[in-house]
Amino acid sequence: MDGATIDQAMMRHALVLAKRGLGRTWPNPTVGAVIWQIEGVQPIIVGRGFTQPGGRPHAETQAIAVAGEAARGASIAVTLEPCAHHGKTPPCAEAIVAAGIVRVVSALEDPDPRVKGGGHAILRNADLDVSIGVLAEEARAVNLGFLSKILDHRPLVTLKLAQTADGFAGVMGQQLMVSSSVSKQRVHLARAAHDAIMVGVGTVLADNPDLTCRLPGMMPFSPVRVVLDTHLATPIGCRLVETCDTVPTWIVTGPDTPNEKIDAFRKTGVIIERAALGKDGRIDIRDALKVLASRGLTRILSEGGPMLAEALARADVIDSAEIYTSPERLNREGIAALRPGLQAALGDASRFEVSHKVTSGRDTVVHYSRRG
Ligand code: AOF
Ligand code: ZN
Repeated sequence: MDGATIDQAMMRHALVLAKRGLGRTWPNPTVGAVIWQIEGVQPIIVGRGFTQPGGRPHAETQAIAVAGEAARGASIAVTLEPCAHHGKTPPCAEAIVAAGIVRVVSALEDPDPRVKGGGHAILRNADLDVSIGVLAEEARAVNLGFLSKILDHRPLVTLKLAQTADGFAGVMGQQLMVSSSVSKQRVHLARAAHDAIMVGVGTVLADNPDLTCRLPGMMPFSPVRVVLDTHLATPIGCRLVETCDTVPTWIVTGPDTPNEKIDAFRKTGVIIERAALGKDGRIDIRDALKVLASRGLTRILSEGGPMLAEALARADVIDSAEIYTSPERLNREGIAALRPGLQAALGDASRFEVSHKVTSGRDTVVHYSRRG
């Protein structure tokens, strides 16, 4: 293996490590780090790490702690520029220098104003050999939520929607099981990889859902539950409120909701935020996402129904979409899953591409990702 091939292989490994933290490190990014020595022509990995739940410790200090003395004279691959600021611990860039590492392979500059090239500068000023941009595209995809939070002031949005073979999400006033149990498990796994699940109040009123990750042993991976609720119509006795001490529940409400009503919810432990209203008198999606980003969220899974999906499409904030289609037809009038704005967005090849299709039990899942 030549040097460039080794660098890429180590970065690929670091990216796999980084992905373990998805949904668990907000408000921080999830970063992976791999430290290796060369023996003859072979790379020998001496340390690995990834950002820990809650965002600290950072990946590099984890990997350095594993490597110990073996870090001296070694190389490190990091999926994001090592930090340059003094937080609860000294900057990772300084920790890398202090550990005696001599080469740094970095995927991307960190756009956080406290870092923004400062980490790479610390390394170069200490005479380390620094290569930037290795597997940058892949690293951008893993870091998309964090990049979006810093650069666009909104979290990444993944849309999940399920429909029957003839395109219906359900029937008004009736609960309809559209997806197979395998698909439900898939969705629960997706929940764990996001910081929050978002629904509209209509879903709360219709289904009284739990919105937790109920895969064996994965309940602690349940993300924050966010409800968009213009007039605070969420019943105070619903499951999301009842269980908010174990899994956080946040409600984004409009400017006209009376303070007394808000206080009653706050007393139960629910976090309430306000957002502006759009022209249609409902919560403005972009403003709600801005509020959620300012609270630290980087990755949101929208599991609301067709109305919320349509609002997200019209606000042009969908980064990827997972459309589950069951083999059964409804064969009567129901609620259309893909409303006109969403249909137009997903069908527009200049805006979205089908990244892959998978079979999920009896269902088919089409994954769309935003271009550019
Ligand atoms: C790294 N390695 O694993 C992560 C980094 O609040 P703090 O002090 O933990 O700093 C958060 C910032 O650190 C975050 O905005 C991002 O710029 C960087 N995250 N940096 O070197 C890591 N998670
Ligand atoms: Zn750091």
